[in-house]
Order: sequence, then C-alpha cells, then structure tokens
Amino acid sequence: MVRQVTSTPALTLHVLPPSHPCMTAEAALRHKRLEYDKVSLTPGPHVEEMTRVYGEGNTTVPGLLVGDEPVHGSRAILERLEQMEPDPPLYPEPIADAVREAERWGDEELQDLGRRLPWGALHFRPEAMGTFGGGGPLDPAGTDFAINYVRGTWKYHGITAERLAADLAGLPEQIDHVDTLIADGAMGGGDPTAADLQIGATLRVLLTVADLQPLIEGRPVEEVARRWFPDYPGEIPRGAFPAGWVPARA
Ligand SMILES: N[C@@H](CCC(=O)N[C@@H](CS)C(=O)NCC(=O)O)C(=O)O
Repeated sequence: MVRQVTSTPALTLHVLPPSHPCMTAEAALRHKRLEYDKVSLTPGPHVEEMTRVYGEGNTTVPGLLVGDEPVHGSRAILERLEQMEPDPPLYPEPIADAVREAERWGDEELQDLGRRLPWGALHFRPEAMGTFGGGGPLDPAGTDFAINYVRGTWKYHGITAERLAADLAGLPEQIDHVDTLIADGAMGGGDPTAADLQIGATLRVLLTVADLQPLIEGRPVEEVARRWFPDYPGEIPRGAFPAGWVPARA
C-alpha cells in the first residue's frame, strides 16, 4: 500500500482477528489507501494492552494510533481517517448526515447482533467454532474446549435463550431497514460510505450462520456485505437454532 499524503503520521491499528468493527476500520484504511501497521491482539490479554494504549475503560477493539494520538472505536476511527484523508470520502456530500445516522444505527443497534447471533448459534453447534479459525469442525477434545468457551461468551455478552429468540424474531425488520438505507442511497453505491463499512461488516458475520442466510441472500444487503467483505471464515450449519426460532423472510 502507498501512503498518498507524505505528512500522514504513522498509523497502527489494534484488532482482534474475528472482530467485525475491526473489519470496518481496516476496510476504511484500505479504501483510503493509507499505509498502516496492524497489531493482532490475543483475546484476554487484549484488555491490558488496549488499556495501556487507549486509556482506562477503552478495552474493546478496534483502536487506531495516529502517531501518538489514540483513537478508540470504529466510528471515531472512520471520522478521524476522513479528516486526515478526505478522498475518497466515506461521508460524501450531500448525503453525509444520512450516512452518519445509518452508521450510528449500525454501531448502536445492529453491531451487537454480530456477536449474539453467532455465539448464540455456536452453543448448539460448538464443533463449528473451528471453522472461524479457517479450519474444519473441531474434534471431540476441541469441542469440549469450545463448549466452555462459548459458555463464557454467553455470560460476557448477556446472551440467554430468551434474548436470542427475541433477537431472531426482530432480525427481518433490521434487515428490511438496511434495504431501506440502500434504497435511500445512504449506502450501496459504487463507493463505500461509512454506513456500508459499518453495517456491511455485521451482515457479513451474520452470513456465517447458515440459519440466517435465507433472510439475507439474494437481497441488496447481501451484495453490500459480500462486496466490501468478500472473505470471512466460519460456517455454522443449518438447523443450529431450535425449530421455530428463526422467522420466515418477510
Ligand atoms: N461499538 C464499538 C464496539 C467494539 C467492540 O465491542 N469490539 C469487540 C470485538 S467485536 C471487542 O473488543 N470485544 C472484546 C472485549 O469486549 O473486551 C466499536 O464499533 O468500536
């Protein structure tokens, strides 16, 4: 990659590899053709390192160091990149306000589903956790590890069967909303906006859950997710969620 503006400070992106907001930040860096270093952290120890670099309470990824300046969180990172390198724009006029609102919705409303639904499904198919590392399904010993690990994620993300069923029941409406954002032009154009990168990353993760594919496939939302995020490992086989939990497509 070639840094276009010679005065751009050194950029260091801190990530956890499977994280979708990290995919958002990295896609923005690439789209703006900025040179950057990527530091892939280890889940667990990442808390201490993120706190050291980004300050107390800023334990989540992504974070971006712009020279010595810490910028924490996917939305703050995209805003900072736009300021640093306005072209190509992620918040193009005259739709900048609509893009910001769609991006906010994608972060505050949709993004958590990219955690709760895959971790939720993995409870029922723990051997599939191996596919997220690029391998095949786990062997029995690996599956024992995955069962424990997934239990921890349910606790951490506040997942319960009741919440999962409610998330699934509300999903068609969320996906319809994304199609509306595309139809209204806040995303889905030839160049990605911040909304494409924020929302597309979550949808790409949801496509790893085969039970959810019928809700997404063949729609403009699928095209956006796969266009900006063509490669993302992971496949949780169909039939993971209990019968009747996944609603029919509206
Ligand atoms: N809304 C924030 C959320 C970031 C977030 O929760 N990232 C997750 C990974 S997807 C994380 O850091 N998880 C580890 C943790 O919570 O310590 C953003 O977009 O930056």
